[in-house]
Amino acid sequence: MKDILKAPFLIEMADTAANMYRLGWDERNGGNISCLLDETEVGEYLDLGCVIREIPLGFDGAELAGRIFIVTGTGKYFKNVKADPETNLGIIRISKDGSKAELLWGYKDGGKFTSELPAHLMSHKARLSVDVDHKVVVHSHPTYTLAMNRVHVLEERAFTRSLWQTCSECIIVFPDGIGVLPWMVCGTNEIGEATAKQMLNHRLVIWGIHGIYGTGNSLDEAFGLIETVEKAAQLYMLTAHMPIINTIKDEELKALAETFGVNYRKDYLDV
Ligand code: 2HA
Ligand code: ZN
Repeated sequence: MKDILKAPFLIEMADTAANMYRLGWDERNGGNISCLLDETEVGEYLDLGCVIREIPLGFDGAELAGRIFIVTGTGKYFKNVKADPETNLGIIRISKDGSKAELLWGYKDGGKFTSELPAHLMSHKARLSVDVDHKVVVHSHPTYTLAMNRVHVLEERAFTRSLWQTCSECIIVFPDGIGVLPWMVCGTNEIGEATAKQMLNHRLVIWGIHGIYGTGNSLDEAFGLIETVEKAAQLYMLTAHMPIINTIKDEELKALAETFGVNYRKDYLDV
């Protein structure tokens, strides 16, 4: 067996958590990450027949039965993941009947997966239904995105337009726009279901006055989506209180999207 602490998927997960902590997006135990792993790859590091313990999921995960994920732990700090991955992360397999998580590695102090696992797994399911290469769900509390939640209408078309108008890369990076949920109680199956519904049409979803979800085929992609929204939100917040003299007009956004060949939300533009 190879050393799991040297597995690229584990190192990348710990590096991403450290990065997000340093950006100030994931204070205390804020934020959580889950990545779908390849069974053959995990088998190089772990005996897949050896289940450390079983943890009830609290919702129906049957459609993801047998899938293996690496997931941040509940109550754990992104700040600490790199120094002690085995306590702060876990590798789980969804049981055959979809009711339990089989712990294959991690959560060494007796802990368990993030309280937001329903939203993560339901989002994985939704994204996999529209993209077979989907792998990653990242949740975070980026500062300017949350500041913008306080002063901007929480509606997906308006919110997406404000971000697209702020800098040229936005419509190219997230042409599918950004889903927006109203404020809801987090950690519940209800918010998970509402998130997953948005995930059928978007790779990014805002949780009103709470945070953001980004998804993708890799950690880089999911992180990069959130990073781009956060940059645009920062620009928005730096300028929202000043007279706006220049913006990217709808015809210009259309020209950008067409030049870069992205499949953008045409109904989000007035052209
Ligand atoms: O896990 O961010 O949404 C801590 C959170 C809850
Ligand atoms: Zn959160």
